[in-house]
Amino acid sequence: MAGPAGLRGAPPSCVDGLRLLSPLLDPEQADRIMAELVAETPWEAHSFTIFGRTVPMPRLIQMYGPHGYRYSGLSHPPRPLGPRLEALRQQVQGATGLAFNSVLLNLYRSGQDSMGWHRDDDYPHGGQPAVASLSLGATRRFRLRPCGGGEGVALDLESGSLLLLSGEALTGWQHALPRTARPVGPRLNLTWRQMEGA
Ligand SMILES: O=C(O)CCC(=O)C(=O)O
Repeated sequence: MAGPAGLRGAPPSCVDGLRLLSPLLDPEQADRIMAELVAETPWEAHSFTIFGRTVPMPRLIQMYGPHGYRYSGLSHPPRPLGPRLEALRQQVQGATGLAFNSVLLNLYRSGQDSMGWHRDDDYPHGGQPAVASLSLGATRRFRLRPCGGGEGVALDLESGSLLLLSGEALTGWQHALPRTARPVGPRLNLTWRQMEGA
C-alpha cells in the first residue's frame, strides 16, 4: 500500500473499524480473476438525475446475492453467485472471519469513473453490517471523511488488497473513490455484504 495521503503518515487504524487486511490475491491471481470477471459479468450501465439533469453513472455495476435490493432508485433482483464469485466469497470469509452472502461489483473503466461520497450502513444486514472490499486492477485512491466534518483519510488501494469496514468506519465516516486525471487502467472493486430480505 502506498502511504496514506491526507493524514500525513497516519495508519488506517486511525479510523475505528477500518482495517487493511493481508492481500487476498497475489498480482497474477488478481489479474487473471479480474479478466475473467470482467468478461463474464453482464454489466449494467445506469444513469441518475441530479438537479434536473440526467447523467450516466460513472462506472458499470452488477450485484449478486440471494435477496433483491433496491437503493437510489436502482433495483437489483436476487442473482446467484457463479463459481468464481463463490470461490472468492469463501476466501473473503476465511480472511475476515465474517459471513457474506452478497457482492456488488463496480467496474471503473478509467480514471474518469468514480464513486461519490456515501455511507454504507443503511442496507438490511440483520446485525452484521461489515463490508469487505476487494480491489483488482489499477491502484486507485479511496477517501474517507468524518460525517461530522474534520480531516479525512486516504488510502491507495492496490490490486488484490482487502479492506474491511465495520463499526465507526461505517456509521461515522463517509467514503468515496474520486476521479483521477492520472492515466490509469480499469479497476474492479467487489464489496461483500451479509444481506437480509428487506
Ligand atoms: O470502489 C471502491 O473502492 C468503493 C466501493 C464502494 O464504496 C461501495 O461499493 O459502496
